[in-house]
Amino acid sequence: MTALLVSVDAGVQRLTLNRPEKLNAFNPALLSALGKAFEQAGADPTIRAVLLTGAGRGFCAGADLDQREVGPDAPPADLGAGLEAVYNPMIRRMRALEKPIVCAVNGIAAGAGTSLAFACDIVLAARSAAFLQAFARIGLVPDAGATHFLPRLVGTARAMGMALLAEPLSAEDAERWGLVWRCVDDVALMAEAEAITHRLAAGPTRSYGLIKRALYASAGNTLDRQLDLERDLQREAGTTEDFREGVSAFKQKRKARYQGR
Ligand code: LHQ
Repeated sequence: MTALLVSVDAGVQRLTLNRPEKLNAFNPALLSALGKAFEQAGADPTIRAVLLTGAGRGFCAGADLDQREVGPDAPPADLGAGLEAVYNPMIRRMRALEKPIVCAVNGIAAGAGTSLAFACDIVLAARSAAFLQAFARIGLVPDAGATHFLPRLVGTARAMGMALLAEPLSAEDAERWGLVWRCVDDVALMAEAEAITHRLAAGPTRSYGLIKRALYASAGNTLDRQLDLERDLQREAGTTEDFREGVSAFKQKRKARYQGR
């Protein structure tokens, strides 16, 4: 079975984690396919937004604990090597992708599966979904960006509680805490996620890319540096065709037709 289903339609690259019998836990095939898909999303100008979700009742249960290197009988393994080689480049690629990634969290997200969701730009969660920092349950440390994303999203007190106590956080609480954009009824999740992704795919793609750059840089910047960055990014946005189209459409009282250029 293909670990990742990939399709492209009307500017949207749709990615479905497809190991439902293991709640879409990451194995090498899935990680490799995800890495390639995000690379393709960056390289293909016809792709203007990405929609990520999981098959079956789970979103992603993190690293596959049946893999050789993390099994209970395995000799001491260098887990950092796997992060360095596979997980970290994937997370970096997602954050650097100058196109929006929408995540539809259809069920439980655990361990590095939460990191995958948090690395996306707009996260919708089904009402029955939950977020579990499972790492400490097995004596590990949150990884794949979780210790970067969590405190920024929910503050240190809540991040610490989630990481140390490793209890599932419901989608409704995740919405209340600002961990996700919106919690949606299960039956409405995919329609809502599709609508948002298609809307983004028809939008000013370069502006979206620059917005990602600005917002993700802000966490590590002083106001001074951020003002300089905004100046530079706005300079770039001001040279795009989509900016000209946006202003023309406003003046002509019509809907803008953005080309992503
Ligand atoms: C699984 C998994 C799974 C394999 C469910 N693996 N089979 C670590 C190491 C190396 C490098 C990089 O980074 C990391 C970071 C990490 O991600 S560490 C965290 C790894 N993930 C976990 O510890 C979560 C493990 N899973 C669970 O705690 C539960 O499955 C949750 C709470 C997610 C869901 O519970 P339930 O809804 O009760 O489902 P279940 O436990 O019955 O799972 C369904 C099946 O999926 C089951 O298989 P089975 O054959 O018995 O039906 C599980 O064994 C399998 N599965 N997660 N990570």
